[in-house]
Amino acid sequence: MRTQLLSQLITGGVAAAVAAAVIAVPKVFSHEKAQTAAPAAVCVYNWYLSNSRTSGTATIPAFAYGNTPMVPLAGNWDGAGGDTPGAYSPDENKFFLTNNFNGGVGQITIPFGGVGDKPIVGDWNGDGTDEVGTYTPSTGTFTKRAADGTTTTVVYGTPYQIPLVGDWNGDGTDEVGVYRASNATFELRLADGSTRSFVYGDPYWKPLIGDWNGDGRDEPAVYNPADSTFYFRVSGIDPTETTEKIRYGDTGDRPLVGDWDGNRTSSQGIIRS
Ligand SMILES: [Ca+2]
Ligand SMILES: [Ca+2]
Ligand SMILES: [Ca+2]
Ligand SMILES: [Ca+2]
Repeated sequence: MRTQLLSQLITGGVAAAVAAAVIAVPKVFSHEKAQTAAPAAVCVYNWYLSNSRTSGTATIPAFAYGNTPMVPLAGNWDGAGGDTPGAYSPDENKFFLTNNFNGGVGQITIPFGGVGDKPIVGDWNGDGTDEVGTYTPSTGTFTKRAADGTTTTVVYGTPYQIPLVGDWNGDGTDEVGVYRASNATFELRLADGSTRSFVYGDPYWKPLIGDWNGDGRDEPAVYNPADSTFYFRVSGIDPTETTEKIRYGDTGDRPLVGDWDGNRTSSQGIIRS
């Protein structure tokens, strides 16, 4: 049954492609060279983290950790100090976490997640240590993995959004949310199950979550990849908005935020590959 369906799909696809080539685009496409996809090169990630949101300079010596196509992460894995690096391999479905800024090989490996899942990080039980989890885009399911390997799930938002994790009410336990990139909307699920929704930034900027004002509650930031600018919503998630902005990094860098020095206030970093 599965084979039959696949063969029907393939036949249909080829027929459609031939029809398109013959009918719709005879000239333009005839001058194009056939393109062969190059194998993706493995690039090492270089991390440039800063404890200051007022400077364009990294305050932590640069180090290398992880490589493409891993997803860089940050969290407080041991409950001491501040946030430190992690990386999720979507190929192997494994988290590689480390408790220092020395780079190199991860100290903790956690196999978790399935095909297509996105990694998430949060303190699910409020003990001050971050755990890992996954967001399954096709169903909008957040799966939180406790330190003992047990899981709990929350379904929130429409499928295929960008997952968010933060402590919206400051009780020490992280809640979830989603970012709707097409209209720059943050939709946060509060601890009581109600929702807070607002537009912040422009469509398809990168959403980030941290505690910019040190009040114990997390709030959003956005990063504009076009000019490497972070916008921190220091006023929190209330309707009145105050924003600080800083230019940090360069074109092609990946933004990341964390409380690197453990002073309960988050700041920026970029990862360059
Ligand atoms: Ca925890
Ligand atoms: Ca909370
Ligand atoms: Ca805050
Ligand atoms: Ca800090």
